[in-house]
Amino acid sequence: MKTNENDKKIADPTSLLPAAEPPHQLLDLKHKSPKSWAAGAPAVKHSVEQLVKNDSVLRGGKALFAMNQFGGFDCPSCAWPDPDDERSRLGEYCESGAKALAEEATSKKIGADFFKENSLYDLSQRSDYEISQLGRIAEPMYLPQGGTHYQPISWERAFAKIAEKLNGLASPNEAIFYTSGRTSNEATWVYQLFAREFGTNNFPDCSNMCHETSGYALTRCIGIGKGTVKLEDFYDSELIIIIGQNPGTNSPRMLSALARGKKNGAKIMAINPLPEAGLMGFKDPQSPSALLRKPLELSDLYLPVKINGDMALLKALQILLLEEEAKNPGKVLDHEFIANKTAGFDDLAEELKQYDLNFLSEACGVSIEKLREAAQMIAARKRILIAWGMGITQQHNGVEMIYNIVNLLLMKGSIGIKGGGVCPVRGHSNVQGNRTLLINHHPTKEQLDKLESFYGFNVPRAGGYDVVKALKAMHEEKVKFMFCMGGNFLSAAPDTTYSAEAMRKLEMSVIVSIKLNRNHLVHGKEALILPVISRSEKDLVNGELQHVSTENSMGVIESSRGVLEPISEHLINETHVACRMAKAVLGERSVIDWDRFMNSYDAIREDVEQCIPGFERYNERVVQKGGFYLPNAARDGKFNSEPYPGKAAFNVTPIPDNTLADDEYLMGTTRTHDQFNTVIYGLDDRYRGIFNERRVVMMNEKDMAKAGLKEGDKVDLFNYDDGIERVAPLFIVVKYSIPQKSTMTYFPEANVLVSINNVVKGANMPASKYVKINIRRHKPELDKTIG
Ligand SMILES: Nc1nc2c(c(=O)[nH]1)N[C@H]1C(S)=C(S)[C@@H](COP(=O)(O)OP(=O)(O)OC[C@H]3O[C@@H](n4cnc5c(=O)[nH]c(N)nc54)[C@H](O)[C@@H]3O)O[C@H]1N2
Ligand SMILES: Nc1nc2c(c(=O)[nH]1)N[C@H]1C(S)=C(S)[C@@H](COP(=O)(O)OP(=O)(O)OC[C@H]3O[C@@H](n4cnc5c(=O)[nH]c(N)nc54)[C@H](O)[C@@H]3O)O[C@H]1N2
Ligand SMILES: [Mo]
Repeated sequence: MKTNENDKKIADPTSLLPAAEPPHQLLDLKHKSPKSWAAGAPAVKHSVEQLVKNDSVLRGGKALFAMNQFGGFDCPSCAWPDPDDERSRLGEYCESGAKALAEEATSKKIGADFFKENSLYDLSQRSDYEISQLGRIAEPMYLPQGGTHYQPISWERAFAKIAEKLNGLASPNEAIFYTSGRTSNEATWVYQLFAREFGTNNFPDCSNMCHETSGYALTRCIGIGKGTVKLEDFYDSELIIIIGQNPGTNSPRMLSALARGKKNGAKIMAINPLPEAGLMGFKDPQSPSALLRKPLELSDLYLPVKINGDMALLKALQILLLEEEAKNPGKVLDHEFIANKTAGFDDLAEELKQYDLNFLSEACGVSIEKLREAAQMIAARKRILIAWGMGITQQHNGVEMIYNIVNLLLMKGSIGIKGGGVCPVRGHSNVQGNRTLLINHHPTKEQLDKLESFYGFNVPRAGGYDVVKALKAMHEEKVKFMFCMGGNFLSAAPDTTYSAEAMRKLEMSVIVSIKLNRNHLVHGKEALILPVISRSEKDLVNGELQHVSTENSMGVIESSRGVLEPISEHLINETHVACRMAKAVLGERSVIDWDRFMNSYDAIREDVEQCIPGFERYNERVVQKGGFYLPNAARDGKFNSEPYPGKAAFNVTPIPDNTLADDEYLMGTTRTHDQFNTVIYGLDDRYRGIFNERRVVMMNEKDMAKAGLKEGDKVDLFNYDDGIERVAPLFIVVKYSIPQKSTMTYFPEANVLVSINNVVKGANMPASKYVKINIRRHKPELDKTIG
């Protein structure tokens, strides 16, 4: 083990070198024309390539066949549901699922020897892509204060260190417990139970950066914070509108549902600044004749909205619907539904009178003709389903945008009917289950009362920190300890430099992981890495194979059972991590029998059944084919809203002023086809035709000409939010089909530009797709040289 000056700098928590970002690489960017369809036969080829690349042909190949199959395990990638009737015998997976699996099923691993040879400084010099490729973490690791290298530690000692820190805090609220959305229902339950018995509601989670906006808005306007549709509704729909979501990359199995809906006669409308391949066309990767068949055209109408232009667009559609109704009274709006099930319509109709269509068309960047075409498509149909993703939820006015999505559907009486409703497309495979099982910094009084009466300890009542509040509290040193159940909090969070400083102020950071990520390199004064078995691996407890369960995007709870041997004998499962931590920290203080949970997960499910509505006969129903649905009142046509109890609410919202200076642009941060959030699988974005580079900024041709830029130019992106200069240096300009004044970059490279104060109103999420930026030629002195 050698150390040098740089190691010491990294180890010094007051150092200004947070190692929060990899060195900026300049690769040989290739830009080809983007694809007009997604998930064709090549996707299967790419899936297999991933297994080969990750050294996981045997392990991965075996697992692929069991993924999303009855008796198998839930795909660790996204939260899209599995079809009940048509699961392919080849395995129900897509390219993204195969990549996610190849990532965790790799036979490469790193342990004590690796960490002895590689100091934190050495590791910080590698790109996120390289770090992602190192392999699975094989044993628990500990970093002492001032340490330059992680060292092996036993599980016993690791839990003792956690206990010592937590029990030394002045208040339980000096600790926070983060969750990334892969954690199973069973692990979730014991994890939140432990933290609440310890005494805090500090549960920031990935949802606070993802669909918090959807939950917040939907709870307030229809009475439930989840989507109202089932998978079958896609097959029965007459019109499917996809707004701010990229299914071809992020939920490829959704394409099969779209294709099936389309074959049954549905029209598809896409609203997105980018003409994403997966919105335009589809070839079924699992159909043997796919190579021969022409791709199925998906979108009947594509509206290239400006970034954040959706509010103006949605308003225009509502106005045009009222116009259509005036032309054909009684034929367009569902007056009976509006009268019986909703409130607030008259105020909305009144408000809409003030807008001029020309202004709205200008504000959203879509021509009046196209807006009329869209309105007519909606006017003539009843079974309308609207799906959305991060393009909406990560806008500063995302809550209000969702209110307007709901306005449209309520006008048509399209929520709570077959083939119609709202569909926020969730991200992580169990993010919805985490929230159902109380990973929630603001649980309801009823939920807490139930916990308290069932378990008999004093449940903390004060609301806790979400992600943004947690970061601020860490900065102010009000938080001293952070535990992360999965994820990469540092790189997922906004304002990378600020977040790195916040991390380094912690007394201790503990991250439960399967692979190394940047958050292990930017840590508290002491740090622990606790490696666990993955979703695809066998979870053996006392010689008996356990199964866990997850909730998908449509509220179905299904069981999941791993099939592979764990990659290392030192790994334990997340449920045991939470229980053993509880035992070490609470000891005799605890009123809960943690061994009962550790011995059988059935015991956990028995408790959940008693505490959370909708889980009756949990153990019995979860192992049935297809699992079971949680109740959903709005799906059954029963609404509730904050302003009008017992009814769904129409909402009146303002249109933001997005006037930009000449050299100013709006920037969105999106995913490439080769990443799962902060885990970088490769350097290509195949569908968009961008290869071998991630530090790119997609720009409109006219904007480039105006700014005197050409494709391939090196630029720095910067802004001055709250008076601080934030710079993302060395990006490459790529000419792209995107509306003028809108630009797109990739996450997490561009997170440095998202101010901690740039948040979604109400939901308090980072507004990572609404970032004002300026662009200038690259200054070479900004090239990153650590040390
Ligand atoms: N392979 C893969 N699958 C994934 C993930 C992954 O990283 N990789 N991540 C998972 C997670 S956690 C999540 S939350 C989901 C995310 O899945 P998505 O919601 O699809 O997320 P993004 O790729 O960030 O962006 C979605 C779309 O928003 C568009 N957009 C940007 N700004 C605007 C705007 O102002 N208006 C409109 N209308 N559209 C806009 C972008 O062009 C992009 O097509 O995917 C999940 N599945
Ligand atoms: N600018 C910008 N920022 C964003 C977004 C954006 O669109 N733009 N998207 C946001 C969204 S939608 C989300 S959901 C967040 C994601 O935030 P996170 O969920 O925190 O991040 P991930 O990158 O998904 O986490 C990856 C890590 O999870 C660990 N992991 C993987 N599987 C397991 C497992 O089974 N168990 C355990 N314990 N660990 C595991 C691995 O070690 C891996 O390194 O990022 C958000 N940040
Ligand atoms: Mo997400």
